[in-house]
Amino acid sequence: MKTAPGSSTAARSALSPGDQRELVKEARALLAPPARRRFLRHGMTLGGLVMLTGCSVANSDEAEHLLMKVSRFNDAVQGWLFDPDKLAPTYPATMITRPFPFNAYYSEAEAPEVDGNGFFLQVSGLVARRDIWSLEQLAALPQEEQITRHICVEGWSAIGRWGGVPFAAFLDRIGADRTARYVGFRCADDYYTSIDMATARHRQTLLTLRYDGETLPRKYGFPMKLRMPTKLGYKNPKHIVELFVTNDYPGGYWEDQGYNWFGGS
Ligand SMILES: Nc1nc2c(c(=O)[nH]1)N[C@H]1C(S)=C(S)[C@@H](COP(=O)(O)O)O[C@H]1N2
Ligand SMILES: [Mo]
Repeated sequence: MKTAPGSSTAARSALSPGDQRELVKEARALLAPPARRRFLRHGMTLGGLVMLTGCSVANSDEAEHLLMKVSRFNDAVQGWLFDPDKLAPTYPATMITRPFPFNAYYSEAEAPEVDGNGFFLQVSGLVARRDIWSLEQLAALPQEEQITRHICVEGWSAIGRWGGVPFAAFLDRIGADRTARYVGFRCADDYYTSIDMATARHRQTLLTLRYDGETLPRKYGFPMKLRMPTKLGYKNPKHIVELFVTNDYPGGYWEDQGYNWFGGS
C-alpha cells in the first residue's frame, strides 16, 4: 500500500499538501486499532487510501467521500474481526464508579421524561412477531446483571452495573431474522442508532431495565437502554421506544455525523 500510485494521485489532487496530510491523518484516526494493526503496519499514504476506496481526492467533497468510505471499510473490518465468543471484562461491585457519569447530546435536566405507565416498546421489521411490550412483560422475562466498563469517545470511561433481558433471548422471542444485518433503535429523544446482528446476539448484550439494583433512572435511559460492553458509549442507546430488524443500513445520530458506525470498544 506504500507503492507508487500515491505520488501521482497526490500530484493530481487540488488539495494543498497540508490538506492532504490532514486527510491521511483523519483517515488513520477513522481506522480502529485492529484495522490499523492489520492493514497499516507499513504506513498509509494518500495513494494507498485512494486505491483502498476507489475514490479520487481532487477536492474537499471528494476527500469527505473518501473518509466516509474509509469509515465503512473500518466497519467491515471490525465486523470480520469481531469474535462473538470473546467477553468484555467484568468487575467487582467495589469498582463501580460513583456517581456514574451522565452523558447525552443535551444536559441532564433535558433528559426525556417517559411515563412508564402505558408505555409500550414497539418491535418491527424482519421479525416473526411485530409486537408491543409493556415494561411489566419485559421485567417478567429472565434477567441478568453485569458490571462492565462503559467507554465514551469523548475520553472518559466508567464502571457501572446494569440489569435486564439478554438481548439474544429477546430477539429469539420476537422471532428476529438471524440472517438480517442490522438491529435499529429509535429513542424518546432525537437519538437513534443501529448495530450489527453479531453484536446484537453477543452474550453480554443486555436490554437493560435496571441500574445498580434499581429501576433504570431517567438520566441513564428510562425506560430502557441497550447495554453492550463490546461497543463504545454512543452505540448504547438510552430511552429506547422502538426497535426494528432490517437489512437497510439505518445509521445513527453520531454515526451520520461522521462517527464510525461499528464503534467497537
Ligand atoms: N437516547 C440517547 N442515548 C444515548 C445518548 C443520547 O444522547 N441519547 N448518548 C450516548 C453517549 S455518547 C453515551 S457516552 C452514553 C451515556 O450514557 P450514560 O448517561 O448512562 O453515561 O449514552 C449514549 N446513548
Ligand atoms: Mo459517548
